[in-house]
Amino acid sequence: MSSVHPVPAEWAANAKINAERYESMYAAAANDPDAFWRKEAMRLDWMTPFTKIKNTSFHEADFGIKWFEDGALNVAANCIDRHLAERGDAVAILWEGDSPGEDRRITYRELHEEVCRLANALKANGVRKGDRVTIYLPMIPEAAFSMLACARVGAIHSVVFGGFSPDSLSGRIQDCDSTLVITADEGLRGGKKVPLKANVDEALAQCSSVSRVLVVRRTGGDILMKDGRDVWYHEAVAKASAECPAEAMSAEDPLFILYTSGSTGKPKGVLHTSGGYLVWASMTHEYVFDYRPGDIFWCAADVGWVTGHTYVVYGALANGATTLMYEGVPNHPDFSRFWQIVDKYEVDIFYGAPTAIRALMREGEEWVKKTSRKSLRLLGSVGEPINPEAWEWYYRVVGDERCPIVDTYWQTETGACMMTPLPGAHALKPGAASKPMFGVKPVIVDAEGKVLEGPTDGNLCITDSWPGQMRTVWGDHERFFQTYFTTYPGKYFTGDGCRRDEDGYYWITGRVDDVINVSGHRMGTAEVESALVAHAKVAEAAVVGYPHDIKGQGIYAYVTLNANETESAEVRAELVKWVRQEIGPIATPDVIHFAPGLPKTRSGKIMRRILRKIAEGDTSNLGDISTLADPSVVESLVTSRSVPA
Ligand code: 6R9
Repeated sequence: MSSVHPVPAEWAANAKINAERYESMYAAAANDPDAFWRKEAMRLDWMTPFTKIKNTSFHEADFGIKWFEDGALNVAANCIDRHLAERGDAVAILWEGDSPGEDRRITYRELHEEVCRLANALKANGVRKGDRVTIYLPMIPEAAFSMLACARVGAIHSVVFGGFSPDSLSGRIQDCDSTLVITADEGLRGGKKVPLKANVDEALAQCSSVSRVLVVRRTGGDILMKDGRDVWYHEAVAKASAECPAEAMSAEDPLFILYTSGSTGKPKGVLHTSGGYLVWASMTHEYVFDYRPGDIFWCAADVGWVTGHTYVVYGALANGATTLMYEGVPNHPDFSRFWQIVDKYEVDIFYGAPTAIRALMREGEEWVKKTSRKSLRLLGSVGEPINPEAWEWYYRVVGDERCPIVDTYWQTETGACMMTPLPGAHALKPGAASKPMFGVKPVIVDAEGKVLEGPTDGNLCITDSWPGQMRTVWGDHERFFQTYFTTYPGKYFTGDGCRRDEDGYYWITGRVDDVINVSGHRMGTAEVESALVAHAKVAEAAVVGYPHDIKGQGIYAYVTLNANETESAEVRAELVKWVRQEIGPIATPDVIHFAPGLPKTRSGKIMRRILRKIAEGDTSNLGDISTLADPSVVESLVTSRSVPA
């Protein structure tokens, strides 16, 4: 058991939320949500004030989720325009390029101009309120401009991470029928070029809905511009006016779609709306990070993930913060890069992922210790459970035992933080997501759905709605209801396992469904399996997660080849390459285990429990295998297991 770190006296005295305030606000949100959220929603500027506040039900008979439904606002105006009078010359976005020496500072006034111009360019290219725009960009300021320009005209953006393959991109464009794509010639990550425009060209071969592609010139690399379809971003914005009125949007009008992996089928288009999402993003950004005007806030996530949406862009800018956007990776040009950036900009708050911390930890303390980091006040972690060793290293080496760590648990579906310690209110327990945010009512249930009390272990559900909750799966409302509200009727099921300790602290124990978390990125095992079986040599595949030192979980694939194929190192390499092409590099299998047969029940169900145990190397107790059609399969898998060091 590792140590507990009490709230430092100066944090208890000065933080926005101390222990007492946490308790009273938590109770207020639970007991009178309308009063609590009426007040919190006033942090935003509304074009039409709302009179209704919470109108939600998780029950089948009257299922529905609406917040502030008769109010109207514009998200981009809230993130930009209302700061102009007082903070027009303050820096909104600090951009640090992939290699040292390249940077940009964009003030709120400049952000306003950039976004208005692009918004007008979108309109000139046919984009109307409610249309979908796919954004496939590297971490450059134009990514934020694009999101905000969509919000300004009322278009719905769908950001696709630049690491996804043309196939994944085209699936995401087709699912929501985007009419316009914003991309760049090439991306740059760790000195390597990513052929974004070429990927778009390939993806669009299968997408008939797209009539325009705006192309940002990032590297100047050689690309193809298709006549009548492709337009240079810089030319389009140069022609456009710098004034663009912000569209009045109903609080429940969609803001964005973000695709995420689930346990079944293809990725789901998680839909977030305008009012509730922004209240939730802004409130959590302020309280969780104890944000103060003037702070330099660095969320190291890519805008292709929800963390980038909520904390690089919307939450931070709604609060008038200076948000740092970094194009590159933690180890380029060397392992000091993150901390050099912290020193260069005097970053106050750093928010990163456990996988990066573990990778840097492996390289030793010197890379960190040769930098100052004295500007840092608070550290954050997100994306997966952080193991106590990595937590302690982050605390001791990066934060010099001075900076509290907020371990924020949340999901694409939840819009922003659901559980976290608050730095002025809660003693820190390394590895614990700790306490629920205001308005979040967690319960732990057993397999039958019985609510468990006191210290316990089980499945994490949320019993009532919060403003930033997703509203639907794009194009499939039934799937939304089925996925999240039927396993435990009347409750939102997170898909995560969870433990509550004797102090009422929550500990996330990882996914209990067929989702694996690779370096903080969600991957459905079904997605990797269907990519594998799409290969001509593969008869059958089963994919599970296994513990990986750096990635948290690695991808372990059991593959049965067609009868006429021979298992070889070449076929293994071919399959790995194939999956990278089909889905993207983040889905690269770590292990391909050739399996002449898979353990199945007599009714033909693959026994994943057994495959997981073998992948984990925990073969001493495989449990009951007597129900298997052919128990000898297990023995052969155990003896042929080999995991690279
Ligand atoms: C924000 C984000 C969601 C899944 C979630 C859980 C895991 C995220 C965590 C964490 C333990 C944390 N997760 N943060 N587990 N502690 N602090 O990551 O969204 O990409 O949708 O992933 O990630 O398993 O269910 P998303």
